[in-house]
Amino acid sequence: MSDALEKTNLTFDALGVSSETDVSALFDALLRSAEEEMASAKMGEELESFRVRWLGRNNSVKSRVQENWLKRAAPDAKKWVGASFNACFRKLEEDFAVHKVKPAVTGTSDCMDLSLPGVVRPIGTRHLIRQTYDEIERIFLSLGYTVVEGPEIETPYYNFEALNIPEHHPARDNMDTFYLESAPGYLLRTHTSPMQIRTMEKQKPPVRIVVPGKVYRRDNPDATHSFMFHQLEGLAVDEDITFCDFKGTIEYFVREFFGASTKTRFRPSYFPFTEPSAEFDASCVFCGGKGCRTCKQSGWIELFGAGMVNPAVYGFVGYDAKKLNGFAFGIGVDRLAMLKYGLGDIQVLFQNDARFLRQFP
Ligand code: FA5
Repeated sequence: MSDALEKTNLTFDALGVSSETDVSALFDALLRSAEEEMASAKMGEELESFRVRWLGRNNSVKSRVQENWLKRAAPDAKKWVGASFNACFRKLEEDFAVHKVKPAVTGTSDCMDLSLPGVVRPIGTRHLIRQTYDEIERIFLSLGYTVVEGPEIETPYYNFEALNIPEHHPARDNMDTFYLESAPGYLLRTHTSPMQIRTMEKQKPPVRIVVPGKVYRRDNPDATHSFMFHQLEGLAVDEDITFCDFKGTIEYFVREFFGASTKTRFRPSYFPFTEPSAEFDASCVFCGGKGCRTCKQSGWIELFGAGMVNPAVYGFVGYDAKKLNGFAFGIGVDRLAMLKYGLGDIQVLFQNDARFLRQFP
C-alpha cells in the first residue's frame, strides 16, 4: 500500500507537512495510487468496489481525507489543502467516468457495459440577445435585406466624420466615446452607423443591408443603459425611395416583432447623418404607459433612431445625391429584448446568470 494512502488515517497535524508544495506532492502521490489501482481493476464488480473504496460516501479514501486532513488542517493551511483536495478528487472522478466506459481496458475480455446510463452532457442554448438578433434578421431578410458585419474598432473618420459629424460638432457629446490609448487614432465604435459608409464605399446602389453588432459608450449602467450594448443598423438606398417606404418598413418590422397591439410613436429628432430624423418609441410594457422606474416615468421606451439619409453623406462615398434617396435606422437590440421578454432591467442580459438564461431555451 502506498505511503500516501496509509496516511489518510492520520490527522493533518500528524502528517508532518509544512508547506503548500508538500501538500500538493502528497495529493499527487495519492492520485497516482488511485490511478494504478483503477487501471488494474477489472470491469464490473471490481471497478465498483474501487469506486466505493475511493469515492464512496462512507469511510472511503475521499471521506477520510476530507475528515482527517481537510477539516483538521490549521486555518492558514486550509486554503491549499482545499485546493489540492478538489483538484485530486475531481480528476479522479473524471478519470473514473471515462475509465468505466472504456472496453477491455484491463486486458481481460470484459467489455463495455451497454446497460450503463450514458454521460449526460449539459446542452447550452442561444443567448437571449442572439435569439433577438435572429428574429430581427429574419424579418429584414424576408424584405430582401442582406446581413453584413463590420469592425468594433473604428477610426473617427468612419464613426463620425463621414457621417457628417465633424470634430467639435455637439452630436459627438451624445456619444461619449472610448478612445484606445494603446492604439492612438482608433476608438470603440459608438454605433453601427460606420457600416453605412463602409458598405456604400464598396457597393454600388441599390443597397439594402442590416448590420448587427456590439457598440460601446461611456454611459453609466442603469435599467435601460449599458456601456456595451447591441445595435442593428439598417440602410436602404435606391433611386425611388420615399419617406413612406421608410415609415412603412419600420411599422411592418415592429408589427412583426411585437405583434399588432404594441403602441408606438415617431418623434422628431436630430442626427447629422439623416434629414429629417426621427426616434421611435414603444409604450412601456411594465407600467402600461403610466410611468415607472424602467421608462423613467415617461411611459415610453426609446427603441431606435432613424431617418432619411442626409444627402451630405452621399458626398463621402461618391454617390450621386441628386439621383438617390434612402433611409437608415439604428435599433437598440437590448431594449427590444427588454420589451419583448418583459425584462425590468437591461443588466440581466450581461450578467450571464444561467438561471435567467435557462428561461429562454
Ligand atoms: C444612434 O446610435 C444612431 N446611430 C441611430 C441611427 C442610425 C439614427 C441610422 C439614424 C440613422 P442613438 O444614440 O439614439 O442613435 O442610439 C440608438 C438606440 O440605441 C437607442 O434608441 C437605444 O435604443 C439604444 N441605446 C442607446 N444608448 C444605449 C445604452 N447606453 N444602452 C443600451 N441601449 C442604448
